[in-house]
Amino acid sequence: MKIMLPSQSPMMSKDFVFGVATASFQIEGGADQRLPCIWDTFCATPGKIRDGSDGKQACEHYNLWQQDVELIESLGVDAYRLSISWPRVINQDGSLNEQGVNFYIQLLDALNDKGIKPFVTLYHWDLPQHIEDKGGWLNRETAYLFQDYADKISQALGKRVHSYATFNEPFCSAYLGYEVGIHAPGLAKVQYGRQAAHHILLAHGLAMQVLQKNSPQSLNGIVLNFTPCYPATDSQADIDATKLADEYMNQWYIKPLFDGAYPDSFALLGEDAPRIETGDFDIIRQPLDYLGINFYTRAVYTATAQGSYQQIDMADKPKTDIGWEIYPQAFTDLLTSLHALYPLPPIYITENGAAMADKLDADIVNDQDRIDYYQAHLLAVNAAIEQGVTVAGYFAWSLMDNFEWAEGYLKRFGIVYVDYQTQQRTIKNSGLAYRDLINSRNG
Ligand code: IFM
Repeated sequence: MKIMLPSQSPMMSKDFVFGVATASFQIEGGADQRLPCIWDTFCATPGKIRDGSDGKQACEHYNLWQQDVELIESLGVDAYRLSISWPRVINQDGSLNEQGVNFYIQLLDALNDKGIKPFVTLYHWDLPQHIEDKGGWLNRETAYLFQDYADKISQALGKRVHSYATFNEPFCSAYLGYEVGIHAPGLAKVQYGRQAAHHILLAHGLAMQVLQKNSPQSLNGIVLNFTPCYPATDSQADIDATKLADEYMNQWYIKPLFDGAYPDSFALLGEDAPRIETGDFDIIRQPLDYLGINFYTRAVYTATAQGSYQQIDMADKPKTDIGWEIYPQAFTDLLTSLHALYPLPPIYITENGAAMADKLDADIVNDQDRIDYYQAHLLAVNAAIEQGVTVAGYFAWSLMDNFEWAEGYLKRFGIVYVDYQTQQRTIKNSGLAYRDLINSRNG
């Protein structure tokens, strides 16, 4: 029932930031009070979302935000990570939408009043549909529109934000959205995926420039997700194939930030290579105040006869309800390997958590499986810290159950249970255990 860390761990100091995280499209609802985004369109396309649902209501956070702030406070966290809906705050002509901006100003003020640090992500996948209609992330111009949005919103929010992330998980937007098409906007072509990734990284660099100017007092950075890659056997073929997979899925999005270049396997892309302009890497490689890392699982690869890689299913291994293997050692391995490869700024674990098959029974969700997941993964972060990695904070994904993208509402990641009929929130046992861990910290 408890989550515990060694009492001498730096994570048990009050300087370490514990938080909970959400994203605009996944919780807000209030879709009639903003412009349409690519996920509205994707949800309206038959067959794209497993339960045929959408984000029109979601957790109705747009209306229930005050009680949600109280819920966050009751968990005892130091910080709340949220994202801003671009189509809520910027009108089609590029001007600020006052009503949308006021929603976030009120939310941020309420958090700051309670001493909860707002960590704000500018892009958690809800691209305005009118921008997608002009090519979305395949159009270089979108990077400049994003810079303009970052400029306007950071000026409007003033000093209310503790930390900005330009993007959440460029891999997901580019690869899942434009390369394999299982996320919005649902396009599927290798060249598209690589081009979208390049324009997103460019947009990140352009936005960092305005954030450092408009909001020098906040911690400004980016959030990347990683799925560490392991070879199925110790054969050289599997090891080589796994390196290729790691470059393609993971290093692709971090190497340009620190080294100003794509991994060596860029050379294999041929005609699928993205168009890159002179000076792009200088824009992308901006100094970062922090790096956000999201971790859930690992992937195991074997070599194919064609010299490529193929992910294998770890059939006999423990998995979460979304089918992701539970392998906490990969979290430690990830953090220590990134530390060895790149000159990292302080790291925040901006997402970690598990979908489990929760049952609400007499106002209790006894999610011992999720408690075990958090316990093992927090210890994995602690192990990385012991090996010299600087980790300044950890956010549980998610504050509450919400719209899990292509899975709709079928998968529950929250430490708070949401009854979507009544919008009743119930803190799960994992939420209580997380609260107790946070409250048990030293001094
Ligand atoms: O729900 C998502 C979140 O939006 C981004 N990171 C992974 C989570 C779980 O799939």
